[in-house]
Amino acid sequence: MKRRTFIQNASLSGIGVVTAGAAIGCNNETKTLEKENKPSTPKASLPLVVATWDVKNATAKAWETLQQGGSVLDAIEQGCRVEEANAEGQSVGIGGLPDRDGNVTLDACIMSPEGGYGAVVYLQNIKHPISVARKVMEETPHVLMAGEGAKQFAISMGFPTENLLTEASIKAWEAWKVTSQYEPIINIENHDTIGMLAIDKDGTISGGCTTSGLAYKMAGRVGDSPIIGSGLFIDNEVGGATATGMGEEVLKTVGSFLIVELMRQGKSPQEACEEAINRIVTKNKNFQKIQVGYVAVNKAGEVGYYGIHKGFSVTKFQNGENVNLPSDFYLKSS
Ligand code: SD4
Repeated sequence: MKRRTFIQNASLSGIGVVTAGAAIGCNNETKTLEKENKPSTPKASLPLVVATWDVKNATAKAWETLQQGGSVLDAIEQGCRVEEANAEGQSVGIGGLPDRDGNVTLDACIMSPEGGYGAVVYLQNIKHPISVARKVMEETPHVLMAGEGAKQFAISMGFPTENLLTEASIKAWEAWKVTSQYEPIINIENHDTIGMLAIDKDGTISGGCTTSGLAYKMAGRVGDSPIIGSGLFIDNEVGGATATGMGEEVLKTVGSFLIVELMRQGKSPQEACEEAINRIVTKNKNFQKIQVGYVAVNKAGEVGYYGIHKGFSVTKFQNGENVNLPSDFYLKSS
């Protein structure tokens, strides 16, 4: 299934709610002891790259970067750049759908294994926000830069400026303007955000997230993707998580941080993703209209992923195999 259409298939009629079966009670003390007594031996074959959606070219690039001796941070940056440069992807980089005023505004962040974080929000005319985010992390005393200042910083770092609004995106925007109807209902949005997690053969973890955000958003709107703990969180002692979908819901529940903290308490990546989705659906009575998908890895290389609606998928590159995997989901058709 194409990423863009993933929740269009989630018909709201006849949807039955099925429990995710994730809210497991947790004795923190016991879990901490268990964790302390257990060496963190990889349970899965490493290295490993995993990303939101069907982005095999991006995961392949990240994998290849690791094989060539690049760091996990290099792998994340190089992998995310593939999608940013893909003009056909209408939610990332060039070709991203604009806001309601016709401006393509990009958000991205990156996290290093050392706990470093760099991000840009509302960046215009620069195709590779993930690389600018890395420069913010490595070349400035700051972690988050916005708008014109972020653009000027990127230019000072040698990034070229270019028009990111493609013919296809202009057409889509003009078609939207006929009605200009905007409800932040994910079923009518396009969602291709790439959130990527990479773990090298030694278990060192890094992650990144890059997007043009919700199509036809209000000018100035920023989503979860560039915000530490929401669209992405890495703790190299525990694991990492990243999100896609309706950013407002991820922000309100600080989803990626929540997942990493749940894994720290002993939950598997799968259990942690399911609990983070449960958190959204129990706090928002309109959850049937919302899609959010999470993917997580832990230090042992175990992977979990889960969405609210059918249609979310992840791409995993492991053991030399690059595969797109459909995700389980909360709302099951009856
Ligand atoms: C946002 N989470 O800006 C992003 C959108 C997204 O695929 O995931 N698109 O809210």
